[in-house]
Amino acid sequence: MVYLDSHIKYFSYSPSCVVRIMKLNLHNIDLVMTAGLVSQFPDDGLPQIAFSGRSNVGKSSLLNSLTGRKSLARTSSAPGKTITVNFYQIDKQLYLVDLPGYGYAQRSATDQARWSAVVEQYITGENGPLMVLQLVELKLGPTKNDEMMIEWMNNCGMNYAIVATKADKLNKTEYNAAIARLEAHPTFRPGTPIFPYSVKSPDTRDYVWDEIKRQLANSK
Ligand SMILES: Nc1nc2c(ncn2[C@@H]2O[C@H](COP(=O)(O)OP(=O)(O)OP(=O)(O)O)[C@@H](O)[C@H]2O)c(=O)[nH]1
Ligand SMILES: [Mg+2]
Repeated sequence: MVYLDSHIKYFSYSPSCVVRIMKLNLHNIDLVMTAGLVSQFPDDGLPQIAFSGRSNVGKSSLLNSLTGRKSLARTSSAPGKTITVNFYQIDKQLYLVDLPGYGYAQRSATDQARWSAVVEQYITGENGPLMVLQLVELKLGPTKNDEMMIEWMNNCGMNYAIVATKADKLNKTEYNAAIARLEAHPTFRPGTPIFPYSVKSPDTRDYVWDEIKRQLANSK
């Protein structure tokens, strides 16, 4: 109880209270755009949070879990097929942006180049994301492609947080070891938030939303 009291006090006196009271109606969600060309992407000034990661890491599943919708974003049994970017407008206040996955072995060289062009133009462009949620699979840690993506974001000054997916695949010992490895990972910018996540038991869901809302509050 003592702990809870001080926790609540902390939130009511710190800037985080902005985060706590910001309400989003998750019943009000629209897929407003599925686009393959950056010129078609929304430019209405609403902040955008992008989901990046290799194909099959769980981007669409995370989007569904955060919004509490079972099948808002299509989860793939045939990964890496399309190179389109999906924009989900949340309560007319922000977009969650499902980026195409990378590292899909069967993708042609031409498609790989298209992927790079779309993601690079989007992230460095005028209407780029406020923050990238960079997904890595907790059990595997960052792949070579993940590291390249993170290094690239470090270099272009992109703001990002790590979501370590499929946390249910590890037992407690493996889980602790995997988190410790991520926390010590040399590629992440110092201070990068790391959120383990499982869509099967999404008990870190509020922490991810708090981080998103914190970014929105700071950008105003
Ligand atoms: N066990 C477990 N499986 C998960 C979790 N998240 C996603 N998956 C599974 O991983 C597979 C890929 O998930 P997607 O959400 O389609 O992955 P994606 O990153 O959107 O893939 P692309 O759209 O191809 O880039 C699916 O079979 C999901 O059910 C999780 O937290 N736990
Ligand atoms: Mg997907």
